[in-house]
Amino acid sequence: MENEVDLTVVVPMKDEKENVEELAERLIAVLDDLGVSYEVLLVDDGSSDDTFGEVRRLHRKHRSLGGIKLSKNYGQTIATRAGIEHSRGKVIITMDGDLEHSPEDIPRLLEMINQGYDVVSTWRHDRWKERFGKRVPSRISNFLARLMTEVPAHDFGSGFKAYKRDALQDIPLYGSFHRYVLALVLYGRDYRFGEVKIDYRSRRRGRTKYSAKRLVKGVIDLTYISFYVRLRKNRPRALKYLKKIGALYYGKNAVEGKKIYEIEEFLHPIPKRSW
Ligand SMILES: Nc1nc2c(ncn2[C@@H]2O[C@H](COP(=O)(O)OP(=O)(O)O)[C@@H](O)[C@H]2O)c(=O)[nH]1
Ligand SMILES: [Mg+2]
Repeated sequence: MENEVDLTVVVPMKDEKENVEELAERLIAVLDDLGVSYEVLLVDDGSSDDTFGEVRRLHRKHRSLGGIKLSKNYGQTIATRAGIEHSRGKVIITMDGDLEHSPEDIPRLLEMINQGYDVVSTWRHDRWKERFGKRVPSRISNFLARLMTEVPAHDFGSGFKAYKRDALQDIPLYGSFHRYVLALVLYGRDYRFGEVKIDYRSRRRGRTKYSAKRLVKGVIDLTYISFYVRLRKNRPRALKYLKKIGALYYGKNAVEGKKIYEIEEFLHPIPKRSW
């Protein structure tokens, strides 16, 4: 790949105007210290506030930070996918844009990647601090995900993860699959998986856009994914039939080769070597 860089950090954002600046400055400070070449891609997922105005301003200041403005709100999974599809990093880190994930934890994720892990997930081990309406659905979701996919992760839903590029090849991303990406990446495949414990920081600014309703959709997604990964492993030729069913429920997003999002503006990051 042309212009390959060591690391891309992808951040999906919806209405995070108040968080963009702090996130960007802290990210750049951490990444500048790493001794790698990197780029940051902030993906504005049809915000109704001026998130992208902030991104533009920060892009002028830090050229290694770029932005993708999607033409409307496509949801976190598709926003993440847009970032991944336009990334050039050998390693890709995804994280939320609301400062619930600390950029300062990035070196610990990369350390494990350097030790030979292909996928490193974070595990919010102190979630009791979270409000009930978020904690309980997430517990149920993790329990079901472990049961249905046999992937021994503690925290499927944490959007803060590092991947070697190869591990993300051919992973379907639509619905709310960003929550179960570990199952899609790991089930029946030989990637080495590790976890890093992180401290949970609840959002200080802006508000969550999800509610407990996500659980219902999540269970449908999880059921689909558990069939998907099993067929992929045991009966790859039958997978196309499941994908047909998927297309009925998920629409064109589930059809390979379809264009599923439109980019309104792309501020290309210029990779920076931090040594
Ligand atoms: N909820 C939501 N978040 C989105 C969307 N698109 C991008 N995001 C980003 O995804 C991340 C997680 O969202 P958040 O509302 O904090 O979810 P929570 O932390 O799981 O409650 C944030 O960085 C959002 O800005 C979307 O359509 N809905
Ligand atoms: Mg959040």
